[in-house]
Amino acid sequence: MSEIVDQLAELTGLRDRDTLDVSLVTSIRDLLQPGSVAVHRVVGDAGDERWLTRAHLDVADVAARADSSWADPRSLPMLAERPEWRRCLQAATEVELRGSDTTLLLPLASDSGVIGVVEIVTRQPLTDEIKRLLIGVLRIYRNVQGLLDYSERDTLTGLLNRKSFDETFYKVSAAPSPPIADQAGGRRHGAAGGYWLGVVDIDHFKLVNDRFGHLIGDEVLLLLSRVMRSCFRFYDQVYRFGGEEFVVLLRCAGEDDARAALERFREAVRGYVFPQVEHITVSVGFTDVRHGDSPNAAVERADRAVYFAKNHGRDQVRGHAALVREGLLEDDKKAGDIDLF
Ligand code: GH3
Ligand code: MG
Ligand code: MG
Repeated sequence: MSEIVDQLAELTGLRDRDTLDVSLVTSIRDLLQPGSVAVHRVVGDAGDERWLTRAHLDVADVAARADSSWADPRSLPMLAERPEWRRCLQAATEVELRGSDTTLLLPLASDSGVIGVVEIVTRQPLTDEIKRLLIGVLRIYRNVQGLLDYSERDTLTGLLNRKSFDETFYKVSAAPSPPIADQAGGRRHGAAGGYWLGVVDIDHFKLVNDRFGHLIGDEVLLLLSRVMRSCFRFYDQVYRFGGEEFVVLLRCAGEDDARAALERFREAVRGYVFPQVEHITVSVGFTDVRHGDSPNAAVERADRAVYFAKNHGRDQVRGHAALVREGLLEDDKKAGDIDLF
């Protein structure tokens, strides 16, 4: 009993969503000593969803293993390739598979629905009492995730908020870059990979509010956030910084890839038909994230590229480094703390 309380205290003490799944499998392993336990989450675009194993512990493992957070989605198994997992997910119900071992699949829910499955392999089938205990642990997990979402997400769009940006930014600017997957899911040779920061500002958004009112303006922000979410990979982080300024933290092999991803997004916005308003465009500035960078310094570089785009016709993507190379921007000229847009 005291062990259960300890595990729950551990789980509810977490403030970092990245470690939540590892902590969950570790708790279940310590409580039940199963043959293996894993958390598989659904990632990827609607219609092309994949399974990403976020944490997996075998009985002999010291630490949990996981798929690379930077896996190319196309290298991951499709939903249909794991029919039992899919059944558990879609029916939001427990699935038990009996063979020489027993596999129990439990739906992993968040406030926005079922987001994955927990897979527990044991020698003997688990008793109803143990299953009830597990379901209780998963409800606590869901509550913790809900609290994290509440403090880290923007209420209008559901995107991450500014508060969570600084924390993630410091993590990526301090860490050595992990290798990046190429289209076939293997490592891309010769490309160290890195992080890129894109700042997105809607063009003439004041006019949208003036013509259609704030409620319609808010709807545009919500729909734009969906376009943004669907344009980037599951591991790219998308933020709303308040107002009509959005930020994306991209993992890309190089400047050209970052530019191409942001161009794809700009084109997608251009082609999207918003109710009533119909068409909007965005100006985008981007920069590389440098080792030891601060969030403010990087955002300022990207902001200056946005400012340049605004002054040169809007509806375009501009890279800070290219502007500096071309002599159109000075590298360390300080724009100050004023809000440019
Ligand atoms: P520019 O092309 O130069 O960016 O022109 P702009 O009109 O978009 O100018 P700016 O970016 O300075 O405008 C920001 C406007 O966005 C001001 C405000 O009317 C609107 N806005 C900011 N936050 C919100 C919000 O939460 N909801 C709505 N509806 N409008 C917002
Ligand atoms: Mg604007
Ligand atoms: Mg603005």
